[in-house]
Amino acid sequence: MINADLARAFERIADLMEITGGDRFRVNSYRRVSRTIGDLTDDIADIAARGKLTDLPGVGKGTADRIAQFLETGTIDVLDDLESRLPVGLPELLSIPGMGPKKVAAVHEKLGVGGTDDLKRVIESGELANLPGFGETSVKRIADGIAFLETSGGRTALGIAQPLAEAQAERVAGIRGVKRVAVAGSLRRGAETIGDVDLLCEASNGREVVEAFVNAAVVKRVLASGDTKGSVTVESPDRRELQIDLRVVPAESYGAALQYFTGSKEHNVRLRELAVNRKWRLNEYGLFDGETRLAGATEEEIYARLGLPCFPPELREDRGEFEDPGCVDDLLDLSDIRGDLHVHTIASDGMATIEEMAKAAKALGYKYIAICDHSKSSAIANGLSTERMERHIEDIRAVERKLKGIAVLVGCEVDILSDGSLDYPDDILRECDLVTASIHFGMQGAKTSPTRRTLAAMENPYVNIIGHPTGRLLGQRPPMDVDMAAIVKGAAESGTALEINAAWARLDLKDIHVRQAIDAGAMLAVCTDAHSTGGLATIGYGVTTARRGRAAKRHVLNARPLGRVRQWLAGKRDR
Ligand code: DGT
Ligand code: CA
Ligand code: CA
Ligand code: ZN
Repeated sequence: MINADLARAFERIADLMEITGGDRFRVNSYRRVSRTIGDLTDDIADIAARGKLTDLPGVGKGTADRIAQFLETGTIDVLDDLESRLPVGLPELLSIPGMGPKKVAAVHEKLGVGGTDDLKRVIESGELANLPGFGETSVKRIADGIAFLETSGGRTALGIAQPLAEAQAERVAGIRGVKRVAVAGSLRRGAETIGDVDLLCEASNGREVVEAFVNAAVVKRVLASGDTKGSVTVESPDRRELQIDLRVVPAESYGAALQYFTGSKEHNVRLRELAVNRKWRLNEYGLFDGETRLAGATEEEIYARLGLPCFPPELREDRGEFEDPGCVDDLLDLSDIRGDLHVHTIASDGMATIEEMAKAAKALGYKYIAICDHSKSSAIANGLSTERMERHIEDIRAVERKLKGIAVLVGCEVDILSDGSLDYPDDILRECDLVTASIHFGMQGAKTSPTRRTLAAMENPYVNIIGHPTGRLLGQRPPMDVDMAAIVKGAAESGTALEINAAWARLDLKDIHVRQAIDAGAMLAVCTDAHSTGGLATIGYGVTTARRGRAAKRHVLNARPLGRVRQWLAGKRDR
């Protein structure tokens, strides 16, 4: 599908317009269109062919023309025009923490900076600190931001790698002689970022399969090509090349190879030790006692021979699974999720109405959904004033009365302000069925630390969930400097849940923090923070993250039926 390319083109227009000081309203509308297209499940080319582009939210006649132009020519006039006026390295400066559009424009105009290398140069020479609007602290933040990007570079977010890997697996499945294909490696384990994609297939004509794998239009570079192994790169939407490794194995060692190449390396080392203790040998070809093959065709038989359950891939990190093999029995499963407790609507910065979000949730089989739009201080996200929120509450209640088969809860995502107070008075919060409190600004440098702000928010009897507790954006923004031990303890003591935000750019809490929260006795909530109906589908990334933290159904609020959710919410108010 061309959707991702098109979404990127619109995003780039928005970036470049913002740098050139373009109208904020137009910039936002380009961003919204980018997100709409990125979230579509249908091919945009089909929608265009049916003449239905203007049915998409936020897409008017002008935008539809631009989409059509892109589908026809692979580019958009507005984009070409903006690009011809600016150095190519400029938009990437926007991804540096501490560099907003105004700052990018300033360094470009005043110091002739055209990319990251230039920026590093003017930081070192001291020119940047002398530029009005910058100063020592701001320059230090930018320098830290560059260092952060450089160290997090080279890895691709799970949410970007996953669709690419699936497409490549499907391609391999179509090669002559291939019997079955599996995705292995860190991707199968659901790690938040992926170094490279590992594919495995069963076939007896290895050389031919590998040749077909490396000789394809999508392949950017061929790194290796042999009888049983091929390695290539393909282009990825984050403008990095992503490496794809393929191994071809025979049926009798398919399970052993899948186990071996799923890893992790640490997990495999532990497993091999268990084999060696029994005087056996375990490798990618099978489990052997001398020359006798004990197992190898399936993963299950290998684990069973070693007296272990076949650990779900998410657990295979040697982070406690060998000590607690029983945890596989009641591990949280996607099908356990009964509702989404954090979604946005057009009332703030979402793209669908309350009713559309509720119906989409119902279509997923959910029993409830909580509408949590932004509060007034999140002005960029069109946060609701107290008055607008009062009307919004009525609107949500009206949809709740109208729809059958799904409960629509009144919620909000209230900002935790710089001093730790909340952005709505208790009178409003009391009206809500559920309150999520999040930090969106002042992540660094506020007088009150993010830990103290979060703990203060938890003290409010109406706050039920802390949204995206560390505020990180993978590859873009480091987590806030929070004391996680204090947060999980505070959550457990106050009866406040911690969110596992399922957006793949967030995954916040992350896996190890999930475990930390469970060990402290804190409740979890796996939520999508969806801004569109399509966004609800990202719940799987959150469930994967929860599983990596060995979360069971009982640890997760929205794995409970509505009655018990309400009971739990009431528990804090009644204290
Ligand atoms: P990545 O690609 O950095 O996100 O992480 P992985 O886990 O996908 O690592 P990768 O692609 O280097 O290798 C795939 C799997 O192959 C890895 O998870 C376990 C296995 N493997 C690779 N090298 C070794 C090794 O030296 N020893 C053992 N026991 N297993 C290995
Ligand atoms: Ca890998
Ligand atoms: Ca690999
Ligand atoms: Zn938020």
